[in-house]
Amino acid sequence: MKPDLFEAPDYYNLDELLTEEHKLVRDAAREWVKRDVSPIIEDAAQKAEFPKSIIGGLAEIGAFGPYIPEEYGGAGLDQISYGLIMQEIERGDSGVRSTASVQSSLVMYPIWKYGNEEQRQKYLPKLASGEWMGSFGLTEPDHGSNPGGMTTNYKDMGDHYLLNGAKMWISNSPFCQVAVVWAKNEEGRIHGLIVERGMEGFSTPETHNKWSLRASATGELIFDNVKVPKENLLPNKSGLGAPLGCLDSARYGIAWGAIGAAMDCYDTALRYSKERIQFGKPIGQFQLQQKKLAEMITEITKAQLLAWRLGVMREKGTATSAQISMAKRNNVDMALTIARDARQMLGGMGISGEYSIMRHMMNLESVVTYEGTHDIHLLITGLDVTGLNAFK
Ligand code: TGC
Ligand code: FAD
Repeated sequence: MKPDLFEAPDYYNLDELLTEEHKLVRDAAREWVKRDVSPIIEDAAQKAEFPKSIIGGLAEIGAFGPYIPEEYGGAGLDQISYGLIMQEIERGDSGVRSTASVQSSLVMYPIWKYGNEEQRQKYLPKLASGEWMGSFGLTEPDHGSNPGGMTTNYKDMGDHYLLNGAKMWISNSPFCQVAVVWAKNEEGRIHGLIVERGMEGFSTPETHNKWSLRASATGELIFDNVKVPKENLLPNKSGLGAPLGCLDSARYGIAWGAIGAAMDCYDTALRYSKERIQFGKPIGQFQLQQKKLAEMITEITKAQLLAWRLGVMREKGTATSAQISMAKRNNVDMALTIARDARQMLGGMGISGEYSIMRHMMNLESVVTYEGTHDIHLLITGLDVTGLNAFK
């Protein structure tokens, strides 16, 4: 792969909206991606291997629990810093951001928010340091967009719970030490359970043959009469709103992360357009190529403003789930469109692993699907503005 020459676009001087701490956090993540991710990520993606060597670095830049309080090992940062870290690591690869999103927002967040003090003390510091990696089991073979229909269930056996069922498409599953699993009790109420590797009847087969997120490990979580200790139930929230609350946090991170992937594609295409000569001119001099670049930077700038404003509202605690859906949907779609246009601008080189664009483009096909598909987020906005529910 070519050397990482990335320069971040900031067309509207949005750095002026950031504090010194935001910039320090962002620049540390940016440096780390250039030094430790860019040199290895193409090879990892080609081999379809999660590069475990980056776990320590992710922990060091605060990507595991950026907003979790320091007393639990988190970085104690605000929502804008969290977003900026996600932006920088997805600039490197969406799969790397996925690993951090799952660990932070889908594993540490529910333990912090819905767990008791013993659970927080037991799990959060190890997850923050990367000593333990986590996964989040909501999706099932027959229940993806409609998680409320899940059939994974547990029975109260007196001194333990007996868990049965299966989850699929689970990021980090093949190597996770702990899984936050959503299952129904005998009354059909959804609860979160912490399942640990080594519990009898718990297995995590890897899903192969992915053309997307190849540097992220994806797999199943299978529960065959798993005895889960009663102290592993998350006691402080139940119902579908509990996992969906975690998704709010992860979707917010994705709204920022997608900007990173888009910035990398734009920056690569811009540089290429000045260097590649056809018909005696740099291709960037042709109006058709300028149109693509002008639209890319316009859409990136709009997405940056959306994410920043959402971060301010998240920090105040006023952002609604529907507002988060709008940003996730818009920014991922924006990134995917930019990746496709940037790939075209590189001609044949656009399909080569010499450049990052095709990898981003393929990754974004997962990002536009997980954490709620493009269509599902549109229907959430539709419900919010009309008051009429297309899901019922
Ligand atoms: P509905 O009846 O609307 O809601 C059920 C209960 O949940 C509450 N609620 C929320 N709470 C918190 N945050 C949200 N975003 C919420 N949305 C809804 C709601 O108020 C209600 O509460 P209550 O107290 O009245 O019971 O539920 P529904 O069954 O009609 O479904 C609605 C729908 C379709 C929007 C929802 O289920 C949905 O978002 N589906 C998409 C599924 C999804 O996003 N799955 C993601 C799996 S995890 C993943 O993809 C990780 S990828 C990680 C990576 O690698 O980065
Ligand atoms: P389906 O729900 O079957 O949807 C198929 C199509 O139908 C979509 O286009 C959808 O938009 C459309 N559709 C569905 N319902 C409606 C409707 N009411 N109206 C209109 N259109 C509709 N899940 C986890 O729990 N944890 C993870 O860590 C995780 N990681 C993932 C990693 C990867 C790489 C991928 C690809 C997925 C991951 N997922 C994870 C699962 C992901 O969240 C689901 O794939 C996603 O929610 C969509 O579910 P589905 O694939 O079953 O599609």
